[in-house]
Amino acid sequence: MILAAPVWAQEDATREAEEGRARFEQKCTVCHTNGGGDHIGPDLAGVTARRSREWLRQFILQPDRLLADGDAVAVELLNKYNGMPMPNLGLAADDVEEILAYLAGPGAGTGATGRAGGREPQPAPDMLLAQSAILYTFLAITALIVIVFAVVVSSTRTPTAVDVASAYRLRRVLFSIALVLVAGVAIVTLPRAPYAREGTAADRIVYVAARQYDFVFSDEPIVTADDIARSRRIESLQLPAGELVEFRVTSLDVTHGFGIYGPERQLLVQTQAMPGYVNRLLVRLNRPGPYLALCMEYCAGGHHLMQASFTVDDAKPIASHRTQPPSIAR
Ligand code: HEC
Ligand SMILES: [Cu+2]
Repeated sequence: MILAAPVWAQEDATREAEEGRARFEQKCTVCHTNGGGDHIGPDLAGVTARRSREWLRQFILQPDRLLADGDAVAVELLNKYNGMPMPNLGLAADDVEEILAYLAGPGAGTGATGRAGGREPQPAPDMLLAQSAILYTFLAITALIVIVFAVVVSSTRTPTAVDVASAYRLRRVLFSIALVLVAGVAIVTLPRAPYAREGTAADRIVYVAARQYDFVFSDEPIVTADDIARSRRIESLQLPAGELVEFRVTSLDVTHGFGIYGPERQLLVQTQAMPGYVNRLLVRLNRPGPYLALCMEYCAGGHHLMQASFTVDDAKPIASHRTQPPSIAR
């Protein structure tokens, strides 16, 4: 005879599966669907029937470890998925239990969470103007250089005696003009660069650890993947508008880039994320809205997936008595 589980146990199980669903959507749907077909990794619908609990537990927790140990299934999967290994996501054992509860549960396999086809459309970025201005300037300068080269080439068809002294004079003049131009542009633009001065004290420090293929935010330094598993990560980062934030950026594996895109999806600031180093990015994000951090350096097969999001709220404007460092995002 099968006894029905007590109501409280059922509620607990539902809650666990719900948590698991949220975690799955947050951590797994860049690569997996649950019933929506293969994506970067396999469709995980029915995976709990296909593999043993214990194997799944170990694999989701430490796929790299299983692969290093030469686990037959892990090796086969790697080959099947074009040699793209599933990254170690630094999950805690509890997270994995929740995700497995969700994958094994009744809501699984409906494809509802698959992002492969159902990813929400992003609002069209409003950055055409700035981007085209840069592109056309670049094209105009390129055309100018091509013309100069063409003139020089055609003028040297027939050799003539060159007046070396006047050539050097012309060179001095051109060099002076270039020098003045560069100095002028630097004087005008440098103060507007979005980076705060060295030594300015930040209102908030956010530690950023990059790894294949995401960014982890934390209030404490992250040096190893274990630090992340100790659940010190900030799941949803919110920053007050106008606050001076210092991102301390490092990497847990290879070199990545950490580029911050504002609500208009324009690149605002960036620095490198290097293993063994901490790069500081001091910025004041004035414009409220959704921000994205994208990897700016090709770091392997999943590079294009590597992103993290955070929001800037104007709920708590900061009245600062300090001289304002240059700000970005008008
Ligand atoms: C960056 C992409 C990526 C992310 C993120 C990712 N996976 Fe994977 N996963 C893969 C790839 C690729 C494979 C297959 C190749 C391999 O295993 O090396 C895989 C394989 C798997 C498998 C084995 C499937 C099978 O058929 O046996 C499971 C289970 C799995 N992933 C679970 C998860 C869970 C749970 C998460 C979220 C916590 C997750 N993955 C996040 C890329 C990813
Ligand atoms: Cu990258």
